[in-house]
Amino acid sequence: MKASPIPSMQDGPNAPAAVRRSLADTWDDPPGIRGFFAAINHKTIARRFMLATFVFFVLGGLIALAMRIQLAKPDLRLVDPDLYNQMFTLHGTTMMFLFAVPVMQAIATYLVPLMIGARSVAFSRMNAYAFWVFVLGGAFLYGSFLLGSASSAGWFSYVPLAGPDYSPGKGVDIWAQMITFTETAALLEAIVLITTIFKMRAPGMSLNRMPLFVWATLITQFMVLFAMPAVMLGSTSLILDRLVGTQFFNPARGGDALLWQHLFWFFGHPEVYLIFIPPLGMISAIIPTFARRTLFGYPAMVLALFATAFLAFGLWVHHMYATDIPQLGKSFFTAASLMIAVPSGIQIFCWLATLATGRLNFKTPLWFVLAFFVILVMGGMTGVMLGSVSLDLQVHDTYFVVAHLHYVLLGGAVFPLFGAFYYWFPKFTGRMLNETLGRWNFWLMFVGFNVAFFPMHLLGLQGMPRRIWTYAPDMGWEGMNLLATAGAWTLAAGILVFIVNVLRSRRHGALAGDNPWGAATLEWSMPSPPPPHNFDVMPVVHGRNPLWEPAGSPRWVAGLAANARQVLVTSVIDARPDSCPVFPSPSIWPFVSALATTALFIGSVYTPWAVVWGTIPTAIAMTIWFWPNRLNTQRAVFLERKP
Ligand code: HEM
Ligand SMILES: [Cu+2]
Repeated sequence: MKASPIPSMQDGPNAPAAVRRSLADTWDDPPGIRGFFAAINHKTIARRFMLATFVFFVLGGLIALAMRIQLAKPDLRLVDPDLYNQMFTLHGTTMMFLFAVPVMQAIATYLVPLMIGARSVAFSRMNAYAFWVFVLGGAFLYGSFLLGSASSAGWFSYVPLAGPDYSPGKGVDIWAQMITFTETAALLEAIVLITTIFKMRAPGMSLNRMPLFVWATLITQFMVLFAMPAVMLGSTSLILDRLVGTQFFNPARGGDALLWQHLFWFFGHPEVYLIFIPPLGMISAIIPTFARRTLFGYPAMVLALFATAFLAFGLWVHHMYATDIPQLGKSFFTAASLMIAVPSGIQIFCWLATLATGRLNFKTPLWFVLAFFVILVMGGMTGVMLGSVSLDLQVHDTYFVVAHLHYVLLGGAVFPLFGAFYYWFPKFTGRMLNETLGRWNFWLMFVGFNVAFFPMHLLGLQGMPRRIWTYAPDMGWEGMNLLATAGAWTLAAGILVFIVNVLRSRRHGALAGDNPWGAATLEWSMPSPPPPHNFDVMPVVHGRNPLWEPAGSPRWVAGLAANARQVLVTSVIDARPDSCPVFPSPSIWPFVSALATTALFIGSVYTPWAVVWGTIPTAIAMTIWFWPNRLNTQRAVFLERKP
C-alpha cells in the first residue's frame, strides 16, 4: 500500500509551536497580488468589507454636506435642481444599500465565527464572491454619478417617475441593476451567516447560550432572505419595463403603479429593522461588559428580537398612507405600527435594568450606547406619531419625516456602530483607540447630530417639503436651515476625529492584550488581532458567559488536522459534534466570477443580449471555481479514513 502523502498533524491543548504555525499557515491567505484576489479568510474579507462600507458612508456623507450647504440660505444656486435630485438619490441609495445593511453583514462575518468558536465562516469562497460583487456594484453606481448620468428618481424610485417616460436615459437602469447586484451579495451573505451560526457553533453552545449579537445577526439574516427578493423582483421588473417594453407598472396597459410601492416597501420597511436589529445585539454585548454584570432578561431579549422582526414585515403600508388603499387596511397597519413599540420597550427595560444594577465603567463605547437611548427614543416617538394615518397625512413629504428617519437611522444604527467599533477595535487590530479623541468624537457627533436634525422637525411642521432644492426667503425657514447646516458640519467634524483616531491608533495606540475590557464572550479568549485560524484548539462552552464562568470539562475538542482546513460541524439546536469536513482553499475564481457577473449585469443595461453572452464567462469561471482540487480531495479522504 502506498504511504499517504499527507503527514498527520493535529491541534491540541499542548500543541507545540510547530503545530500552531502550521495551523496559521493553513488558514492564512496566500501572499502577493494573486493572494490578494484569492483571499477567503473570513477576517480578511470582513476587514475589506468594513472598509468598503465605511468609504461609501463617507461618500454618502460628503454628498449630504453638499446638500446642506445648498440649503443653508434661501435662493442659493450652488447646484442646479437636477444635480440636487441626483444628490439626494445617491445619498439615500448609498446610505441604505451600500452602507447600513452591508456594514452589519461585514461586522458579522468578522465577529460571528470568533463569538461561536469556529475557525471560519461556512462557504468562505462564496463570502469572498459576495464581497467582490458588492464592491463592483457600488463602484458602478458611483461611476454613473461621475459621468453625470445618475438616477434622480429618489432612493425609492417610485413609478411612473422612474419609468421610461419620465426618466429617460440610463440613470434609473443603472440604479436598478445596482440594486439587484448588491442585494444578490446581501442574500449570499445571509446564507453564509445563517449556515455558520446554525452549523459551526462550538460544542456546548446550544441556541439558548448564543451571545445576543449572534441571535441578532441570525434573525436579521432571515429578514434579509425574506425582504430582499421583493425589491429584487421590483428592480428587475422595473428594468424590464424600461428596456424590453414589459408593462408591469404601467396602468394604461394593464400594469399597476402601486405594485412598485408594495414591492419596494415590503422590503423597505423591514430594511429599517434589519439595519436596527444588529446594533441591538452590539448594545447587548457592550452593556454587560461596561456594567460588569450579566445581561438582565436574556430570554425576553431574544423573544423581543423575534417579535420585532416579525412585526417589521407587517408595517410596510404605513409608507403608503397617502395612496388610495382601503381605509380598513390603513387602520390595521396603524395598529401594527404602534405595536412595534412593545418589543422595543421590553429591550430598553432589560438594558436599563442591567445598567441600573451594574457598576458602570464610563468609556467611549458606553457613551455611544447612552446616546442611542436618547436619540432612538426621540425617533421612536416621532415614529409612533407618523404611524397614525391622520398625522402622517399632515406631515407627509415634509422635513418632519426627514428628521424622523435620521433620528431612527443614526440613533438606531450609526451611534451604536461607532460604539461597537470602539469596543471591538482592540480585537481587530491589537491596539486601543484613544479615549480623549473618543470623547471628542462622541460629543461632536452627538451635539452636531441634534443641532442638525432637531430643527428639521420644526421645519416640517412649518410646512417645508422634503426633496426641495431651494426655498424663498420669506418662508421663515432660514434660521433653522442655517442651524441644521452648522449641525451637519459639526457632526462631520466628529467623524473626522474618528478617522484621525483610527489612523493614529492603528500604529501608535496602547497595546490591547487579549481581553482589555474584561468581557465574557469567546472572541476575547484569543490574542488580538486573532491568528488566521482563530482558535488553537476548539473550545467547549458551558454557559452563556464562557469567560466569566468557572470552566467546566471538557474544555477543548482536540484532534482537528493542523495542516488542512478541517472544521468542526455541530448540530443545529444543541451544538453536538456532528462531523469534521475539510473546507476549500483560497482561489481567485470567486473574484473572476464576480468580474464576469459584473460584465453580465452592466452589459445588460445597454443590451438585453448581454444576459445571453454574459452567462458564458460566468459559467466558465464558476465551473473552475467549483472544480474539485486534487490535493484537497486527497486530504479529505485521508482525514475521513483516519481511525
Ligand atoms: C451624516 C449625516 C447626514 C446628513 C447631514 C444627512 C442629510 C440629508 C439630507 C440633506 C437629505 C435630503 C433631504 C431632502 O432633500 O429631502 C437626506 C435624505 C436622506 N438621508 Fe440623510 N443625512 C445623513 C446621514 C444619513 C444616514 C446615516 C442615513 C441612513 C443610514 C441617511 C438616509 C437618508 C435617506 C434614506 C434619505 C432620503 C433620500 C430621499 O428622499 O430620496 N442619511 N439626508
Ligand atoms: Cu416603515
